[in-house]
Amino acid sequence: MVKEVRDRSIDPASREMLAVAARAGLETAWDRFEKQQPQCGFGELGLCCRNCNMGPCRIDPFGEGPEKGVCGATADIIVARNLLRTIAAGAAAHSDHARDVAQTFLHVSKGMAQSYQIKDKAKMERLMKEYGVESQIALAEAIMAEFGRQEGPIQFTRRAPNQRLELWQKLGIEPRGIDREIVEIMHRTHMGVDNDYVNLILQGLRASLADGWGGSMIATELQDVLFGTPAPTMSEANLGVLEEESVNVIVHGHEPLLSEMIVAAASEPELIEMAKKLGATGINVAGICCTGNEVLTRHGVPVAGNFLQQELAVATGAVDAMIVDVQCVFPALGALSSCYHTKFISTSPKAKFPGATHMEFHEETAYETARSIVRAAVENYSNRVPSKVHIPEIKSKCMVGFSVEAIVGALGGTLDPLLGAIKSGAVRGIGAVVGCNNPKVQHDYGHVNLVKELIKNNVLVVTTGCNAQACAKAGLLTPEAADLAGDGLKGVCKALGVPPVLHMGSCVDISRILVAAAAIANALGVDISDLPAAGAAPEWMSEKAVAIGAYVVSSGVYTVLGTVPPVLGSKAVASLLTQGAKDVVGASFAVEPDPFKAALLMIDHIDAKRNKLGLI
Ligand code: BF8
Ligand code: SF4
Repeated sequence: MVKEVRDRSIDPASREMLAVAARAGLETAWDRFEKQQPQCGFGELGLCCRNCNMGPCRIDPFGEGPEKGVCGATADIIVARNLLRTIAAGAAAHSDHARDVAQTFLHVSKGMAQSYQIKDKAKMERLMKEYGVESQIALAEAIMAEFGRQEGPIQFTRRAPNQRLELWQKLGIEPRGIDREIVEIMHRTHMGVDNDYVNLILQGLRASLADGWGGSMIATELQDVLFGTPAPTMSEANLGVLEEESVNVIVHGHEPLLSEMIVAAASEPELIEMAKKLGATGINVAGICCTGNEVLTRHGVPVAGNFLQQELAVATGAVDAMIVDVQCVFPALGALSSCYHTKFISTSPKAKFPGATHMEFHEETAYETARSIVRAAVENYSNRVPSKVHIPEIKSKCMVGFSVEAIVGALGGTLDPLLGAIKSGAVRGIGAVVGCNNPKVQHDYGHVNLVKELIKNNVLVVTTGCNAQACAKAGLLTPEAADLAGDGLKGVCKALGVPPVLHMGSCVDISRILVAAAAIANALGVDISDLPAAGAAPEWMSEKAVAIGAYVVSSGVYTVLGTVPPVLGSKAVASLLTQGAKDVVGASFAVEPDPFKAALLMIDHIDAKRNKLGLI
């Protein structure tokens, strides 16, 4: 039993809670993963098609059974179409989140969303200049129009280096409106439309760029305008941030529109007083997944855990409310919460869950709803069953909030010191390590080992999403973690007082990494694909991660995946993604489940780019 728990996670708090869950007879994602074995081979290879009702069709990977679907679609077509639909779903998730933020920004501009204000006016003014508009409303309308733009590129793509823009134009993948690119994927993958795998994949790249330089970037920029641009701040991470004596409120999901209000409501004296009357010392808000990252980087709200810890948090018996909005929320939370006193509260009209209490959240009444939700959490405190409470006493300190503005600030107002460090070799290059957890990988093993290996080799790591939370728990987001870095990187971090691993935010904030990469490339007068930089997603699982991988590679960054994407059923598609793409967009994917080998791949790539730039 103990060995099994060890195999599931490297994180001591998660191991402790897995043992608690097992003793209580509770089922977690790891148990359900085991029950799914062996997983469908056709699905794993991407060889199953359900795009019309002559099917479902599947192609025999061994060449002994059918080689074509009923319509004649080959493995190449089926794999490419499936990949495109995955990209469409991922891009849609980020971009629909962005649309909600943009709509709120529009309503704030019109005075229709009283709960929200403009927190970063300077950033808003920079955006107005970028869009060439004179007023806040005009900016909001111009950004809203990006979703349905029929012709011409999305404005933020202009931030990319000229060489990159020319390449996208030449390839015909410069993204138009976000909705248009996603709709076009759904059209082209319908039965009997686009049946050329190369042509299909180019559209996948175009839609992914509409996400990275469109939807995701809009979400990041407007969230900064509405809630403030993150700046370095200290906090804590892991299940030990839950407090036995406090009302524990967890915010889980993705959109800070909700979590910002919850954080504000939880500090209201009247609600705190109410909690005290019920015997609690106060109200403790903690985050899971990307909404956790949003409130962590802006307010220092502690992180209870990453994706695979959502059930373990409930199993502590100390969560009075688990408040969710959209994305990465297990439908299993309803049944699990019913084993405890935990109130599982859904809030988005787009996302309802079995067993959840639905308290719908609308921007016009955002604060009042947040208040009612926090009140429900406080009232639920008295229903706690003390004998069921088990909070692991494990948490780590972390320094977070490294927006591009904050990084430039830490460097003294210009990128020059970083460029100098890269040129001298003190910083060998930059590694962007991002993405999910996945029970196919020992929890956090891929994240922590890959990042440690990179910093040991003087690669400065930038991180977002569940990787950032894994690094926080492992103590890698502290200035002291510079001691784990190679001498060059260590010197730079010590001089600046920053960690060797910079937390840049949530998954939509990977757009911050694009902005930073573009700024560095522009400063050096080269394309992004010339930079000594590489990306990785060691434990990825979501469709959003596929969209991210596609836009990162299309932007010129070599990317190593730790879990195998379902494309191996087509040799042609797999080789286009891992080889051919280099000649098309100047970057490609690699798949390497071993984080130590993945680090070597990234370092080799960084060294090759350094050589090409004439850096030793
Ligand atoms: O958007 S890293 S598990 S939480 S999908 Fe989800 Fe993956 Fe975590 Fe954030 Ni991103
Ligand atoms: Fe089969 Fe073709 Fe229909 Fe897909 S689109 S289910 S391969 S007939």
